[in-house]
Amino acid sequence: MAVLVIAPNERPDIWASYLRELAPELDIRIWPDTGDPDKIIYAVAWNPPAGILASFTNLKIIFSLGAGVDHLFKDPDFPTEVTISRVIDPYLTAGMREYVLLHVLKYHKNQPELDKQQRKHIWNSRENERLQSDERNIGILGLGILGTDCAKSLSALNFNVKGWSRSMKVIPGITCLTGLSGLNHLLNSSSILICLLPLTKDTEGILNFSLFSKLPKGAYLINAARGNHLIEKDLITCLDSGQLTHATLDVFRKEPLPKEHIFWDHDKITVTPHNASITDPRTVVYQILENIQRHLDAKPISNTVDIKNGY
Ligand code: NDP
Ligand code: OXD
Repeated sequence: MAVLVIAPNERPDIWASYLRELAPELDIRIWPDTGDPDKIIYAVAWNPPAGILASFTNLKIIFSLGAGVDHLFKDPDFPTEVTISRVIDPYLTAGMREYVLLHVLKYHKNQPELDKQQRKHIWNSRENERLQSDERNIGILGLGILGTDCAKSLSALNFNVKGWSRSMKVIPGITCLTGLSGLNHLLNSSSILICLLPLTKDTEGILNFSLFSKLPKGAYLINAARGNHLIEKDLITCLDSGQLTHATLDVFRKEPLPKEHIFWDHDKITVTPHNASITDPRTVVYQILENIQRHLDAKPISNTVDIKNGY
């Protein structure tokens, strides 16, 4: 029985060394040094090359090294009979909370405009109408682990928060919405829109011209979910027309963002390098090992993904 770490470009040696240190009895291997493929029962994976996972015929559990699992499903040969366990981790959640609060507060305090003023040596403290936090409506697409935490944190700062999910939620202090009418209701009022949806066939391209047009004029966008949620040319159109004032993007259709991409130099776009929140091996290694033990003890695995729903 062996555990294979398949995470090209994501420090597979670090994951392997934490696993070996905490569970010396396990046979930990790093792809492509797979050894006998029939021995691979567990895979610890991030962006595995297509077709690799299907070659391990005794594979039982794939541990996604992120909260998102779209990196697995983009493999046309993905072995759908295995169990997927994803990252749900307080430090990952905290990282996203910090990112979202940072960028919401920047927008709420009009920082992009103040940055422009500084570059022109303009001292103007009264140029823009200032909203109080309880006058600011914020919409969050996705009320899962990350969206719910961000919603509660923003609500604790007195913002009016609406959230949208597939199933109906009840979260004190948050207006929870579902369906198309719920989405439209959220969009109509949200001057800051945050995307924390998983990437699935239903959510791909959701951040498009039609959706942006339903926001109040001059709204702000924060996309920390996946690049394929966004129709890039629609964002540029809406920034150019003033329908959107500014966008903060952590995720992109192609990562790393190509050097020549228009987003880099657009003065209404903030680019961050997919580091809104990063899985920390020091904490997440424990949930992997605990789940391996659960599997060995024939107990239910935690943080599993519904393969049918794609998240
Ligand atoms: P969860 O699975 O916990 O939550 C997903 C939420 O989206 C749920 O509320 C779900 O609804 C909702 N949802 C899914 N599909 C739809 C749909 N078609 N319509 C409406 N709502 C929908 O995910 P997490 O909160 O843990 O993570 C969200 C995403 O954040 C990840 O998939 C990943 O892409 C991204 N991420 C980005 C990081 C970064 O550094 N940039 C770091 C970590 C994650 P319901 O509750 O009803 O199921
Ligand atoms: C994740 C990510 O899904 O890092 O965890 O994007």
